[in-house]
Amino acid sequence: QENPYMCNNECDASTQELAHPPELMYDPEGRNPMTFWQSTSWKKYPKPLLINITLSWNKTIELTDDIVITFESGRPEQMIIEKSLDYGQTWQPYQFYATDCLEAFRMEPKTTHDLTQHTVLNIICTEEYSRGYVWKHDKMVRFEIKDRFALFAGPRLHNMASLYGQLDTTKNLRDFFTITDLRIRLLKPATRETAVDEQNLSRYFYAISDINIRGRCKCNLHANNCVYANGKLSCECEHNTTGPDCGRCKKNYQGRPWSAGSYLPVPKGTANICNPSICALGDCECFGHSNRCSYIELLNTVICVSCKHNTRGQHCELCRLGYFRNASAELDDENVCIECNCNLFGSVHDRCNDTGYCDCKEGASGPKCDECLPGYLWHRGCRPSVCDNELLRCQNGGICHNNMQCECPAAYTGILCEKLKCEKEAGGCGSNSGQGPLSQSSLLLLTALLGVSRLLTL
Ligand SMILES: [Ca+2]
Repeated sequence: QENPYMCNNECDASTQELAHPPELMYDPEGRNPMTFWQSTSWKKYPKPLLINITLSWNKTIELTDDIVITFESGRPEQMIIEKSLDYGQTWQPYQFYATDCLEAFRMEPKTTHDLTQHTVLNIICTEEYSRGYVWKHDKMVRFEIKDRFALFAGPRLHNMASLYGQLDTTKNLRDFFTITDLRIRLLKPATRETAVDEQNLSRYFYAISDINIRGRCKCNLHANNCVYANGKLSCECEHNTTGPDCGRCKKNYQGRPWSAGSYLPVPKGTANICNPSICALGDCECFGHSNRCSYIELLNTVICVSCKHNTRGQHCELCRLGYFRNASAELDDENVCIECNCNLFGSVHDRCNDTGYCDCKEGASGPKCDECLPGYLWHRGCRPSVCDNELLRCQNGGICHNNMQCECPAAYTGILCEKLKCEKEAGGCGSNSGQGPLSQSSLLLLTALLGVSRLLTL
């Protein structure tokens, strides 16, 4: 490879001094020459020399600067950078790199300068980082984060507020710069743009001295620090949040739904703190009818406990059964709920509608069902009249008493005094039957008027 410090015949993976293991891609640099990882050579040409380098953080990361990969071999003629947002379950391409994008990926070659605010999420193939050989400034392959930021924040990133505003309100944009894993897929090593020298295949390989990725833990703006402990990165969550990304409210702090912190309004932003579930009067929205809330995990919601003043509901905003809303009182008034006061005898049940009207039984009326319709009389509820001075006259000189009862002359009986009273039921009246003051047909009429159910209520 015509590079004085590249190993030619002195690579040996089993000898520490001559090995080039993957760790050398992320060890601290600064020494000269650089330390580098080196792949096996392309000895199986023309079978492709395919290598994946996968970086996993086991944590959601937000990229803040360009990804820079420094090659000590020539830069690959074909490669792809891919990202995952779900810990490596699914992968999406971030950018394609080739000496010839059309040939390699059937994509038009582009650079980030072709992107606009509207196409910033487009995945491009670039030829910018695949040509050339090992020159001092030509060793790097970039994934340009800052060029994309600049579309919103201006060329010198002087207006970061504008970028943050966009990130805040556009989930796709936010997700674009967010990763849990990164994968560098090396597809074809540098061949110096000449035909592959099949006699000398050990010339072709990949070598990387450094991979530089700058980002920060995604903590949803609920943490100032992200710590590495027990082999794991995790946010030091504040604002009563928890989870690896501070993506939930802590137990007992479910006073309102979780929400990410916000850069808006500029410049101070909004913390969106999780509120306690069990809390002092006022914090827990119960309109002053309770000072205690409980979090219902199944519904992910907070409800008031033990609503007083005859209220009920998630926020004590409704009236208990048997009470109705006092239209002239505010929700936080102690007298917001008024008892229905449905008449025990006249109502179907003790509940009423929004205006305080009760459900009345047959014959009853009035808001509280304590009045009777015409033809009904109050007697532990509304009963149909037995007798009156028009349709239901008492017969044979009987007198209607309070519409409830005919007071019959001594010789007569029956509801309307329509029957002769007999000393002995069997036979005693037999001779007189048919001779009574009421004919058979008028008796039938009476029966129909009274109805069986009416008789039963007597
Ligand atoms: Ca190194």
